[in-house]
Amino acid sequence: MIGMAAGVVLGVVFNRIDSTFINTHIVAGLFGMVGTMFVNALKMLVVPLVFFSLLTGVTGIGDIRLLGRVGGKSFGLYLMTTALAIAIAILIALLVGPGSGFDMTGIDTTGVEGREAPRVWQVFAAIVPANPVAAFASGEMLQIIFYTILLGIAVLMLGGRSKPFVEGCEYLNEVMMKIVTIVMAFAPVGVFCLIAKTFTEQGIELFLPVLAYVATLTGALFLHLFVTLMLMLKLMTGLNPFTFMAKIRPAQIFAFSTASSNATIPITLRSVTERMGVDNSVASFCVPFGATINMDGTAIMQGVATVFLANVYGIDLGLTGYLTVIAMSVLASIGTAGVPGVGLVMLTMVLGQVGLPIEGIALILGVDRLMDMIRTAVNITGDAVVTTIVAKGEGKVDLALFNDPEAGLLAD
Ligand code: DAS
Repeated sequence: MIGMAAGVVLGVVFNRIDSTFINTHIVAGLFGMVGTMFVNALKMLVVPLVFFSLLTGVTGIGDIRLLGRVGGKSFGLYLMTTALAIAIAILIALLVGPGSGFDMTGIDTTGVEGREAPRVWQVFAAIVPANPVAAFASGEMLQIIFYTILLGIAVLMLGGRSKPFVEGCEYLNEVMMKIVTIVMAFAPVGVFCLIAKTFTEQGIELFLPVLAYVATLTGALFLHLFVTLMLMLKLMTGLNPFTFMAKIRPAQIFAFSTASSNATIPITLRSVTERMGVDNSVASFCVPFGATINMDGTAIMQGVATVFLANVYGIDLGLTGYLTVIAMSVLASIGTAGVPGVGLVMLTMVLGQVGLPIEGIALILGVDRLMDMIRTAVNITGDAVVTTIVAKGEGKVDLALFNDPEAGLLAD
């Protein structure tokens, strides 16, 4: 946020004092150079992060029979909630229209012109990689996700012999998250330069549409958190949503503070077991699995951001484009590890897939940390809701504990 504020102020100042003493094109060029390095560092993370995070998630399931039962149910519910989340988010964004009416033609986007949005059947036909190495080298994310899940299932089929491999994946996944932490440490500098470049070129008029983005995204996140997820819980388990929200609150607060689903796993686990009475045999699988593959809040951000940037750049994505965004965001959320800022890393992939200029994330980068905190709280709530639904379906919820609103709260 500091980087953004400084970037806005300095950018507007440079935009106003354009004179022979300070050539704003040179200043904007310098800002753009550093900002592009930061965007490239984000893009650099995507392939290895998705590979190791997803492989760890799938191999972490352990026993193939468990995969078939609890894993199949939770996987289906996680995808359904994410697809529902982003579809509603896109509808809300299309109704509100954030970013409409702003003319970005003045921004230098040479070399980042969006590609023609692919046809939906092309997207799905291309999911199976003819050459996995080429898929990894060219960052074809749908193919990478498909191949990684297949690899994980094959590893599980080898049973106990896979233990060293699975431990190695878990270790390399931790290494990748450390690299994400290193890159995100430069976020203030990257944000400052990206914002300063944008505002040096465009001036203060640019700021208004970003407020519309923040308002639309926050509204969509709260709708999913308090309406969609709670309706699902009530309709699929009959459990009291108000009791659920009271008992998941500590995990939501921790997720908001850390902006990391992974860091919140221990708190989410304790909330669903000790406070809600979910049996550990289900929770110990569904919660970490959800933190790896379930990102409703992140998918909502990607949906709203895509509509916002399509409006700002005046690009009409059409139904095909938005269906591709939904598919990409659901698949991207599978591969998004639960650490701060990775949703933005995945957004670069979604934007690239539908032909939107990736540099457009400069407009939302400055407010992303705050948005990340809110969407992470939504992410872990979705994990806890699906965990409770699967456990209820397996008859593994202690209803006496769940329905006693006081019992779990005293455990704080
Ligand atoms: N902060 C991530 C999480 O931990 C998600 C995101 O970056 O969107 O869930």
